[in-house]
Amino acid sequence: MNTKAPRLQCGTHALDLSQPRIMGILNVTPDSFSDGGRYARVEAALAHAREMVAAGAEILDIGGESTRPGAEPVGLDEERRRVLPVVEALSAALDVPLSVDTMKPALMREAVAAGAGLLNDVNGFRAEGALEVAITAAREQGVALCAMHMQGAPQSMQQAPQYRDVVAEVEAFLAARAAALLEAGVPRAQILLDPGFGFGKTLEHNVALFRGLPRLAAAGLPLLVGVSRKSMIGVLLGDRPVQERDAGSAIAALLAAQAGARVLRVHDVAATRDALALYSALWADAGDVQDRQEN
Ligand code: HH2
Repeated sequence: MNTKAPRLQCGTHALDLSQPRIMGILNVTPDSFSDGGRYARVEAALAHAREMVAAGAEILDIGGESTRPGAEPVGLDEERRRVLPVVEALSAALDVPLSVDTMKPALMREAVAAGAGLLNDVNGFRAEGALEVAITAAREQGVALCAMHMQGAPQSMQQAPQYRDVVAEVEAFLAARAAALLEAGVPRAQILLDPGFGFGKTLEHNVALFRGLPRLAAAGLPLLVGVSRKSMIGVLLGDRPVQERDAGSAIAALLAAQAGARVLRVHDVAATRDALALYSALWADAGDVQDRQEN
């Protein structure tokens, strides 16, 4: 594989991936926006989307089906009802690429028609028909595709995940998904790969995968990493509840970026932006500071 993919083409938007970029998470599941009808939900989603963009998000990831461990699957009509009005409203109001987090091929097609520039599938486009829809959207509309690794399905994936060598197995899975996309004619600049933290993985698996990020990144396609507020952060910090995981999440996002991740999927955009900016000011650009002082 080629060594670098410095650009991500998301439909009509292009992102320079020479720096890590922040993907803000926009949940349109009922637990995120519990009250109000459809209009209220769209309004609330738009307000939160604007806040995330102002804070530094350069992609927004809209999801209408929770994939938390044990989550019940959502039917197509319900997921459609939650997601499509939000994609339509955001694509009219904001000039950032919109990602839709779905495993369902019908919704993928409709989301692209509504303005999505990236299809994010935690199931790695393995549902029947998903790969075909994704490839067609990539070739005809230039949308980007994020293929994630998951062992099992959300309802049961945390019951007893097992690997002989988690890094090697995830690497092989992602390489095979990438090969399927490339062979079908999807350009490299439209592919993201994601090791899928917390998806059919124990804490040990997650830690091994995190340490394996440089190896996964070395394969040459850009990596998306999503560890924000996940239980691995909570457990590693001593059983932190979910609302107290944002500082840890920002630090983990920074560490992932240092390990080679190019897109960071996060809830707290401002904290992540600050972590990346400080790294860049205090460390990555240290040579520039020295030059400025010497001149
Ligand atoms: N994680 C979640 C959902 N979608 N997509 C990608 N590509 N990578 C991920 O790691 C990923 C994902 C799970 O996030 P969750 O904890 O359910 O948060 P939210 O419900 O806010 O999406």
